[in-house]
Amino acid sequence: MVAPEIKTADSKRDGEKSHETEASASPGRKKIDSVTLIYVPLHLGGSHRGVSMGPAAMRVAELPESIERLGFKIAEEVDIQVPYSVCWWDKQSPAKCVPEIGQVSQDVAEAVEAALTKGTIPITIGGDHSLAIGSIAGVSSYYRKLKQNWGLIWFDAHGDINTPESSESGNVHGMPLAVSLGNGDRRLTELQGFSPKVQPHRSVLIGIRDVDPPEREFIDQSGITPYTMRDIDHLGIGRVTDLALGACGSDVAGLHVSFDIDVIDPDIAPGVSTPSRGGLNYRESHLALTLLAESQLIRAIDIVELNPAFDMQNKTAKLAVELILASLGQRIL
Ligand SMILES: [Mn+2]
Repeated sequence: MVAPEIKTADSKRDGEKSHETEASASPGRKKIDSVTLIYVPLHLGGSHRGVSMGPAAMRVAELPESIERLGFKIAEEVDIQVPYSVCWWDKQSPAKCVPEIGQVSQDVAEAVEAALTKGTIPITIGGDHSLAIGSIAGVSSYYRKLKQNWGLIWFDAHGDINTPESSESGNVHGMPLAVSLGNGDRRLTELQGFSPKVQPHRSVLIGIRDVDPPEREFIDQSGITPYTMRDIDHLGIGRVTDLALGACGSDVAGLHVSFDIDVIDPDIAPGVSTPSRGGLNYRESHLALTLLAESQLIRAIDIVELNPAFDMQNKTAKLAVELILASLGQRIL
């Protein structure tokens, strides 16, 4: 007989619903039912131009329709303009395309902050991970004005914590976490007129496995909390996600989830610019985001590094859409 099982699931759901009602009654934890989609076809932070097709592939994979089917309203779709020409490597900095990325970051920051101010969840769709310089600046500026704490949860195969001096490639998509922590080219760190953007003791890195030697030291010195693939192998992604939530603190008003698709194993997510073996599997990536969604704290999401030029029949884009739905609270029952 399946009836008792169904009853158990239903009563659990009812219990959670009443919790949601309770949360809605308290200020600042109102259930948010609309999102702003911010498309950023940015490729200037990396070496593979196909990443600029990420937003188009997400639209082809029915991102907006899927979000609406989940019961959310799309408040607005914003297309950020990105110069497509190859930028010059200016001599002021060993980092590439800084003026161009700075302009895009400024536009992204304004769009993200506006989306938050309107009470929607900004979902920033890349594009390479350097766009997080802008999205994090927007989130940071929003909470700064409210004088509230917020947490950052960064999923990635890589550390993304290089500086122009430590980076071998000069690619800014390997630097956005460092920039957000206040280390890097001043034209990027000083965006919105203040630095650093993130509170290191409320910032977590999950899934790293391909870390440059200088980055190990930066991670150690930064005060952020790292969970490597070794930790996930050992503890399981559920426990790691719970620990990540704990590390952000019980006093955060919201979370920014910056999700680099290369955190997932390239066997199931081949459409990324810098694949690295030994990543999260299909269920682990879903569970991590589902648990974060259940915290009801997610206020902003980045989904980055989708590169359709390396994908197979758009399967990585379809997976990315599923993961956004998980972040928005889609559940099995
Ligand atoms: Mn990244």
